[in-house]
Amino acid sequence: MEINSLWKFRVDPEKHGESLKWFTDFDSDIEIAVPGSWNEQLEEIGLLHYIGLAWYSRRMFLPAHFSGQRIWLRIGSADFSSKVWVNGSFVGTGEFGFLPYDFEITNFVKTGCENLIVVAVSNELNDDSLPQGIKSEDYTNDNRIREETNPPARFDFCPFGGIHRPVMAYTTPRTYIKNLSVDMKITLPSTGGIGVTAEVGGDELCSLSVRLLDKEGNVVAESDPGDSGLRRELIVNDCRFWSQDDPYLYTLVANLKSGTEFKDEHSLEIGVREVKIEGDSLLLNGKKIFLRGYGKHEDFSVIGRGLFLPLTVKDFELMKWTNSNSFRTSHYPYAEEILSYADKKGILVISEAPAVSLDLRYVSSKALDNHKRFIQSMVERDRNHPSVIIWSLGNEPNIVGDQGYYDGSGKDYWKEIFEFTKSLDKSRPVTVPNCTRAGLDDPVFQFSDILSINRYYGWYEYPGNLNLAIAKLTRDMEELHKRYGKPVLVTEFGADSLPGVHSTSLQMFTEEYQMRLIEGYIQCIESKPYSVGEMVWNFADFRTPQHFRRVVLNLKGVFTRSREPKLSAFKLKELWADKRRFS
Ligand code: BDP
Repeated sequence: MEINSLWKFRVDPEKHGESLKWFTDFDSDIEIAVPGSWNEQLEEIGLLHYIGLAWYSRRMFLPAHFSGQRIWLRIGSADFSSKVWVNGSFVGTGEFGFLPYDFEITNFVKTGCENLIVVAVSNELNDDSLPQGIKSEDYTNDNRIREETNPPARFDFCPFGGIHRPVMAYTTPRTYIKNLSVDMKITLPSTGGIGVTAEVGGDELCSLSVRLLDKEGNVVAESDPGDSGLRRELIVNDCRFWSQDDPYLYTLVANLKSGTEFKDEHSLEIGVREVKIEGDSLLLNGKKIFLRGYGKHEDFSVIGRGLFLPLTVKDFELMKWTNSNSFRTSHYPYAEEILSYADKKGILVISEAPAVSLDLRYVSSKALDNHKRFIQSMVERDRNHPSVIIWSLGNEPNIVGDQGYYDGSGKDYWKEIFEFTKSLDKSRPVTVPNCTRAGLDDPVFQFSDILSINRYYGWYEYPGNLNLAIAKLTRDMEELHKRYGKPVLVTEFGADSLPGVHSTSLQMFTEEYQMRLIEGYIQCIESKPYSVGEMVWNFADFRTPQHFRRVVLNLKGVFTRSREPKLSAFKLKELWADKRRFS
């Protein structure tokens, strides 16, 4: 049961709501739509740049037939943290943004009547949070006053606040399937090996059985009914592998029993496929692939970072229209609905943890622990999506150019993060995009399976000089590959452009300059045998904190914020139509 639409809303800049017991409800005439950010919806009451706490409340009617089962409340995401009460009782905390939280509320609710949900959401960040926060004093202390943004942020996207993904109430049986984790191994030409492990909630001893259905509903493989335990393995002969050209999904049905008694059943769409790095190549089902795509954001006018499915449909159509095959969820995990859509549409995804512009000087053991727990939840949430082919564990560490980063602190930190991720999932390559300022000695390269670089030559460095830009890009790519001997992926490159501004010669901010820079980079990247892809920054213009470098939006979009194509979009469509290099 979805609990979206309008919620009562009240900001709490003084943070006195809890002592005034607002969790038992509060007075307010203001309403806000969920999912959606408060920033643009409620700009007129002063919330465009609001950083702080805000309270949401809503009554939900729970039907009588919910009784006798476990009742759950799920918040798809509330950024960047939240606390939840039901009928005045505290039920839990959503520690991280961008990820869902499920709270069991069985003992706090009554069925056949209305129940009160109150959520306090904060978009404040600090040194230990993910993403890490920054204060105005930090800029002053570092002598970086000209870099300060309003609101202060370590990153170049709006720190939108609010409940950003759907809220739901649902039931499960008392003994239930808590989690299903699917792993695979393929044998060419056409055998699929699928492993399914279930985690069970409740105290009964259970066993799992699974069956796999094709699109027509035929059972193509099933587990042996005599087996017990919570792990099952299936072999699928003549398996139709999932790929960007044929995103074929099977339906996996998992059934839980205690003795002979049925307990729970769950179905999941899965794609059978295998991702590998071999030498300098990225392979999908043994075939070389090359990523042609974008860095994106969850960002749109009015709704902010809120999930808006018409936009998802439109964006995927536009990605296909430009002949792209992939995107990176810069700089945080996107809504599950978007990943499921990528599974269906055959779009390849790099899913990213929000450790963006991590400043190791302020990192404590708590921050490291938070980063690891975030990755664990992200992997648990997204591991069954065939579209997710690479994990990105952060973005552009050491943007401040701190020397200490290279003497061990950076290395120790990233070693632990990479090893931890590999211990959770060995089936996907892992990476962290590096920035020019951190340079080619960045410790992330030692641990990454793919060397990812974000480069802005021709924009922040060597502005307006495309020849020098391409020479510098070439030098970085060659040197990187020589030093580390791994495939190279350019995860970001681009230029701002103001739609409608043109010039016959090279001039920054024109549509032509953006187009020519993108074209130059693509020609260079695609000429290197060790490169595995290019991702243009950005798919669409997006809102970002105020700074003299930005005219309200970051204008590096190939599409405007409302998704009209700029010249570059037509150029990409043409360049990416050419598949010669990969056939
Ligand atoms: C890169 C960051 C990205 C920014 C981009 C830019 O990874 O988040 O939006 O720069 O400045 O370094 O446009």
